[in-house]
Amino acid sequence: MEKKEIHGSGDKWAEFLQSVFDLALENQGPERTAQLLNKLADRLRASQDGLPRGFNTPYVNTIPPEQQPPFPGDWQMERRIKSYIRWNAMAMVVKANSTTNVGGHISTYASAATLYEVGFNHFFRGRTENFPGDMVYFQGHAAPGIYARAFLEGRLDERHLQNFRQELADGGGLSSYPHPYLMPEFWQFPTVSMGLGPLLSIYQARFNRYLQARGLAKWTEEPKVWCFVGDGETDEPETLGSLTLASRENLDNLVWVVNCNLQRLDGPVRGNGKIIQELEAAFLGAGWNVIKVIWGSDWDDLLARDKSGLLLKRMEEAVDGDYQKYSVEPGSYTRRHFFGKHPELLELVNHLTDDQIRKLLRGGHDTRKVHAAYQAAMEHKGRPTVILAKTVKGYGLGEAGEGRNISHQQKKMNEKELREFRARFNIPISDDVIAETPFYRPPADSPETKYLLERRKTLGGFLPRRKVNPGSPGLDVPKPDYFAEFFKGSNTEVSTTMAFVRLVSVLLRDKSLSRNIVPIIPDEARTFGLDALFKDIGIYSSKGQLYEPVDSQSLLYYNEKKDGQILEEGITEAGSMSSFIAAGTSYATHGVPMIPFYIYYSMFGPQRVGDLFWLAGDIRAKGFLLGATSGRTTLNGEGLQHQDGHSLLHASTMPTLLAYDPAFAYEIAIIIAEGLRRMYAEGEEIFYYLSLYNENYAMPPMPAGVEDGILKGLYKFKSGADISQPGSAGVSPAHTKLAGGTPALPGLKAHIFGSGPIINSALKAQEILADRYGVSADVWSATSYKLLRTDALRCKRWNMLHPTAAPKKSYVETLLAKEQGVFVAVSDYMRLVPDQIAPWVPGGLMTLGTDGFGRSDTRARLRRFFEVDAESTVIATLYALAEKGLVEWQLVEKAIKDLGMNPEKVFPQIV
Ligand SMILES: Cc1ncc(C[n+]2csc(CCOP(=O)(O)OP(=O)(O)O)c2C)c(N)n1
Ligand SMILES: [Mg+2]
Repeated sequence: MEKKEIHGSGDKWAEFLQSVFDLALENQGPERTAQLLNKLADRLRASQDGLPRGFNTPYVNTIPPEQQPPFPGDWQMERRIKSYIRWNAMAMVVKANSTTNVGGHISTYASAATLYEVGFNHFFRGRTENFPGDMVYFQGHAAPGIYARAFLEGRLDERHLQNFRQELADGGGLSSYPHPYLMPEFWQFPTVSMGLGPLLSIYQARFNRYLQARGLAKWTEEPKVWCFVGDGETDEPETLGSLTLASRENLDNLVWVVNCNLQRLDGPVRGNGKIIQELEAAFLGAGWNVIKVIWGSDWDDLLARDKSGLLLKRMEEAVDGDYQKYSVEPGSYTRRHFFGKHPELLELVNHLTDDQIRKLLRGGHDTRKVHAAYQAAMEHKGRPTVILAKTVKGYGLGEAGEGRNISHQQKKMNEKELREFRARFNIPISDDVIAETPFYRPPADSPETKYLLERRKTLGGFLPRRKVNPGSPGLDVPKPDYFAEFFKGSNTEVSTTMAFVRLVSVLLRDKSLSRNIVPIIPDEARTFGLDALFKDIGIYSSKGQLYEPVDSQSLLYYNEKKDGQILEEGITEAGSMSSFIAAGTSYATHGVPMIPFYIYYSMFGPQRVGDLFWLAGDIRAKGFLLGATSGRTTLNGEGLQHQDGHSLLHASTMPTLLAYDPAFAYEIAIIIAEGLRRMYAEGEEIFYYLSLYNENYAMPPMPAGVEDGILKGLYKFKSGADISQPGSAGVSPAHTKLAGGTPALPGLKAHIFGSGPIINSALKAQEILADRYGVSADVWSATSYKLLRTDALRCKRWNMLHPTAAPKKSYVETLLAKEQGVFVAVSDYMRLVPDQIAPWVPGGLMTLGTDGFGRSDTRARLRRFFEVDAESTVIATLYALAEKGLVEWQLVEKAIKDLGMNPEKVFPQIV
């Protein structure tokens, strides 16, 4: 083509460039052509500021019609099945809300029905003997549709559907959303806290690879992880935050389906833009394979006939707010506003009636388009795939909520709306009963039921299904005496973190258990002294180590390997928790019990990712969470953002979490041995939290007979000197004089509960009290206020409900019943932690704690500031005695002076 021929004409330029492009493609091949085009694009960008980077493809389906494989199913049959499921999903919500106000959602599933049904009929593989099953994260709000399918499959009956969201009804009901805790044989993955499902799915897919690399997975075929995501859900940072991990790890076992119905709860997701294009750019930039399913088959013909490119132009310029409007308005509106912009476009749809225009399908409602996308995702190698499917929220609800801004909250339908719904989807329900919204299940011998069951059989069985193989958790766990070295104590000063690290290295040498251990660290191995493990067991890396580490000469070099055991997650507590959850549920998802030990900066535990802790309970994860560098004053220097004095309170809110605050190495050994036994030998679906500290001190030997107390939460560690007789135990009854001449009662008794390193404040206070004030104080180690409280509550409640029976006594009440004197608690946590047991302590509990923001300073100053040092403990004990009239108030005042406490110092808690 001559240069002058094309001068001035836009179309000619396009043709010219197209012909050059075709030539290049033909002669140079796609890769070289792409390189050339990129070079040219770079030149263009360099010369013009502000040009877009070009992470978008045109606003049409990624798979053109000519590349669409033939649909292997019976399309009409699947439509009928889907319609029945749609009806039942709607009916269960409407029914539940006709008598109660328990809520529920219709419109999410209504928009996603095709996305799920294509999966169920053609792709999702069930669990078989040698295959764990595909792992499907269903959108939480689509749960009614998943139940409705299980009803058609015969897995649930009418009573279940009737009791949707009424779990406490006689005979039980169905949980509102996917909760394995509530329906442990059905749901596998909780997803309803937006953003967590997508995040977990990435780490699940990566964990599957980890198991495989370590030779622990027994499958013959690799399972796929499917995650269904709402387009509004992509606003959550957790949703998109780990995308690059999936591409970096080449997770082609992961498929996401983003249901782009353009709406969230309040209104449009991106009314002024296009969510599909925005997500495409993000996913392409993150290295994912992106498949857009925007237009249904009806549009193929229109696009093919659109020689001018105006249809595509119009598709690209209309924003999502416009598209939402087209879904609620009649066809005439779309004809006028969408096609009517250009006479050529009006002509393009001349042959269509308004009704036909209104029914032009979006891609996500077109079984064949969705199938083609899923097929392509299954076949894609090397990268994770995301399918961006365009749908209509509340599809099929008509005036009751289709495409309306109120759609998400719609849970009632009047009779007229029900009739319309029935007609649209051909549901065989007669007029006289329609107002009751009866469920509809085709007979067992109907072609629909046979088809549906045959499809599931071919795909390996029903799904979702959670299964724990009987006997599978039965690991050969070590008995407590395996940890004998920790019971002996040590004069060398060590921290509880160091003791824990030592314990893990002992376990890693245990023949029967070591393979199942999964150490997880978010970039803090050096902080906790776990870097010693790098060399021994290696850091998991799917690529091995492609470089020579700078520290290769050292003993503890940074050792990445393909079958490495440590999950070094980098700086992501959310990602690390996701790995904890994947590993901690492996006993159920894979039938391979794994023991995660996730150690992290305690402050960035439940405070940062509490929702994932909560989810770990729901999903029945097992394992050990280690909140290291804990304690508001023990982690000195770091200050306000790092010093944790409240995680144990968070931990108290988690129903299946056993939370401990151990002081000594032997306590850690006893707790972990018991945790291994309960979770991995007995199969209990619980998990453990231990706070660990970085203060070094000599670890005492374990006193005899304290194991039970350690596990229950409290035991006497060191009795006070016997000073009931004046002069005994070398202690003079100084208090009598000090108290201003009023003789105090002989045998002044106190009890101090200490936890973590702050037990040392209690021990030092014990000495001061005896030496200077004639008070004999017993020091107790309080390992778990949470467990003590739960046990006490259980007993009290039983007593209340059995008022004439012999009352039960809780552990803490039994333990303390025989003790005299006053009770004081001191810990590196806020007062509410020990306060949990105050109602059951005879005479009440005086608590000291670290309420308020932390400060950067030395431990000694911090402990004085928060009033948890030995001197503060002495003063509190004397005060408690004075309150009971056992010593004079003047004695307390004198102690304040003696011990250098400034009574006017600030109150660390702000409000
Ligand atoms: C963390 C969190 N925040 C808020 C909600 C409440 N919520 C439930 S569904 C929803 C809207 C969901 O919109 P989208 O993700 O687009 O899903 P759709 O129903 O449209 O498919 C919101 C805000 C939640 N479940 N989780
Ligand atoms: Mg949405």
